[in-house]
Amino acid sequence: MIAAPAVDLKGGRCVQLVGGRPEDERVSLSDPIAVAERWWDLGFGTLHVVDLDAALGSGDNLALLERVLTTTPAETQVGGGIRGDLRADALLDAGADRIVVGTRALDDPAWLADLAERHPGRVMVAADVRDGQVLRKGWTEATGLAITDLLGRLASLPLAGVLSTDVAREGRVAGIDPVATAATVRASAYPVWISGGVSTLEDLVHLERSGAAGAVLGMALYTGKLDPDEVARRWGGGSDRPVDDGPQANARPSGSGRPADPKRSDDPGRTTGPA
Ligand code: AMZ
Repeated sequence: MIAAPAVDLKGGRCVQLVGGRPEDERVSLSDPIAVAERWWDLGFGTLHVVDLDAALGSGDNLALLERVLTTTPAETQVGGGIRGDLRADALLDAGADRIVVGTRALDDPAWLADLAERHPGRVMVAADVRDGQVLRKGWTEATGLAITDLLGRLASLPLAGVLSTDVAREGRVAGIDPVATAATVRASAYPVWISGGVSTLEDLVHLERSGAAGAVLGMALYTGKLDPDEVARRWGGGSDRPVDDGPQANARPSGSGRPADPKRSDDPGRTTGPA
């Protein structure tokens, strides 16, 4: 299993929200590129990057997203507001390894099928769930669809996986629902990534034993509740990294210079975390 730090973009910053609600923002860092760099330096080989403004319909961080993708050497999965081919293709062209689609995948199964066929193994479907029901449009609208029905619907597409987010737990650092997450993994024909509430090493061990392909880490990592060194050592995917990972050894060819280090106290980009 892989643990991927979340790099959630809002208004050009890297933020962490509680329950996905923009009015409940607990972490705000002014330099998302430096944050991505920091997670890579700590040993995380995969990043989960979301454009919250695009998901919520409150704006767009596409240019910043593309800069994150071209500067980080990490594997990336990217979501939020991917509701058309143009944005999907632009993000894959900019270096995203996988794209995550929610709202339009629910609304337009034919579009999802076409997208998945055009990019086999690179499209993930977001199943953002509250009370067993799938949500759309930045978690602001319920669909009436049960997650088990959605998983059943997806069965025959060449998807990279499913991202299941427990919206009620997101940002609360209160742990996962072990029964519901294990049931989601069992019900999916695809690799399952779990997000929302992952807060302890026990949560991660449970998810690994349940057969989850990955876990997205947000608030627990940014607040230091989870020790990033230990998590990266066990689930960062570090064994795949080259032994000599000098400054640009594993960078994409298009990668630009190294951003500022968010650890440095003189770094103006830092307002809080990563821990
Ligand atoms: O925090 C939120 N309010 C939020 C969020 N993190 N709303 C949507 N998302 C993420 C989903 C998924 O990865 O978890 O955005 C993606 C889906 O976006 P869209 O625009 O395809 O529905």
